[in-house]
Amino acid sequence: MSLPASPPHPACTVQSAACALSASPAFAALQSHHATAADWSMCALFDQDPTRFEHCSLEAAGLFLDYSKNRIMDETVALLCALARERGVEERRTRMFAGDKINTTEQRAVLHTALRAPGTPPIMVDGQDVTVDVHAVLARIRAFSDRVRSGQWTGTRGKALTTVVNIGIGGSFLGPKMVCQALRANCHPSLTFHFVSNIDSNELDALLPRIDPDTTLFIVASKTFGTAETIMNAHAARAWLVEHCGADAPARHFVAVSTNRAAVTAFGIDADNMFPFWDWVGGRYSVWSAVGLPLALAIGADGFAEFLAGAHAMDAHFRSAPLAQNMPVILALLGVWYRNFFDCRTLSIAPYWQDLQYLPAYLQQLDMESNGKQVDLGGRPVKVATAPVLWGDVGTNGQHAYFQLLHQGCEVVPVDFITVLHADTTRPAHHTALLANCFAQSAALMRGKTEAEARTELAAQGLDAGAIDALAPHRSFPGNRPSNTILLPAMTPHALGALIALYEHKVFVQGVIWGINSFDQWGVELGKALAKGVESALQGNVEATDATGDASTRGLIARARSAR
Ligand code: G6Q
Repeated sequence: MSLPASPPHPACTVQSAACALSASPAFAALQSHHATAADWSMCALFDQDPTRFEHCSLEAAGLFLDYSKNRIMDETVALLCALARERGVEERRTRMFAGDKINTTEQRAVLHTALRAPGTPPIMVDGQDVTVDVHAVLARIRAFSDRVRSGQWTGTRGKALTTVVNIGIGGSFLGPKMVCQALRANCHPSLTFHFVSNIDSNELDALLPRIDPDTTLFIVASKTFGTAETIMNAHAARAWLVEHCGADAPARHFVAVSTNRAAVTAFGIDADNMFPFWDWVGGRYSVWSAVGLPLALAIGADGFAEFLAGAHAMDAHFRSAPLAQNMPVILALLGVWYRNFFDCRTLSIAPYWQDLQYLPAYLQQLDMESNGKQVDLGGRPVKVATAPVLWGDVGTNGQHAYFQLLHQGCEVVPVDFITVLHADTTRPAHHTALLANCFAQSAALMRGKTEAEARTELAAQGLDAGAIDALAPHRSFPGNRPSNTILLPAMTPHALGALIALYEHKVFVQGVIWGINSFDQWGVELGKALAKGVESALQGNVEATDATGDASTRGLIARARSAR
């Protein structure tokens, strides 16, 4: 459905979403505000306002966000919300949910939200209600996962399948791997999961000797079914299966997840064993589609439905909550505040929950592939910084590694702490210690330690004046370093779904503010295209000069050829 175009912003001659952010009146107001904000002390702001925690926190879809440890005042939030309004966030949000083709460089709708929507109301794309197709595929996922989980779907020699190997890369890998690990505790006891993505054969070769071909199911997940890594690995896995179980085995041991039926059947997987999805699902937004099949197998179709319901609950919140009480919007605006006004170049994700270990890598793709752009929707330079470099690892591991830089390094790195309040564990003391570390790190980043405090501490330890002078600068912390804390009530499919949808919408809002297309990824194409020529040169099929014009690449090819 197409919505009428928004009226031009008074300050621009083009649509608001496409005009330069740096020319926006709300952006200018934030710049003036920031001139006074740079030196605010968060601790002082807490002292001045005993209700700061209460009014700088939000609940949505079962999640809790504490954003009080940020360098903001009420006025900051008001100005940031004005920016969101001016940039057309609400209008663009309506367009996304309505199935408008907001991915303009590919002329595609952006409807991962339809994958977790109930069957009504209809969501129309090109005159078709996509929820009908979505629910038909969900029914097939349910039937198939029930059969595999119950042992009714057997391999070619009559054995139940107990090992699932997902072959896919990028969006067809990071999501399913992350969610299967996050919900590991809910997984079917007799099923084990492996994820093969890399074109480096070391990955597949390390796995195949450890699994039994008679009990293995391969899922080839590829939206295009043309991705070099996936197709090469899928061919190798099929050859291995045929060698061990015979030529008919793929029919019982291979299924595909794709939008490309012709390529799937050409590969030799029957269309009955293919789970489709659609071009309006971006790869990095596809875990809700049949790309999530490993999760449905792991936790069952009811669990998968809960996962979708959690995301849908966050969608409902995102669509309806006022901007200042809207969790994805607030998270996005804080990110813009640090990226564009404090020049914070990176964002660290710190899940204090071991089973969320792949979340930073997942969010890295979501954020950096979506918003790592330098031109706006009209193809003009954005002129302001866009996505930060996103990175991180689980706590408490990071504390013993890079947290040094977070506390005392020269860069200010905003951190998102994410943890889980209830743990189903026989070791509650571990969980208490985990939470304590999570909460203490955000407190330490904010509070810091003055040199005077460091001196008092050192004196109390009995050090002499010379030692105190020498050590005090090393033992003090600047503090005033911002963070958010996101709490999940428990690690359930519902909470995980809500968490991922929270970040999806955060990235969307930031993309709208920057005026960029968050849903294409042309930047990955150039290297892929060059690799084909380089591969031919490495094989000796063409001269290196034909493959690449630069002396460095030619030199590397020559060395590799002589080494082989
Ligand atoms: C995601 C990207 C990219 C994609 C992979 C795999 O948004 O488009 O990561 O998912 O390149 O693509 P296929 O699923 O088509 O194999």
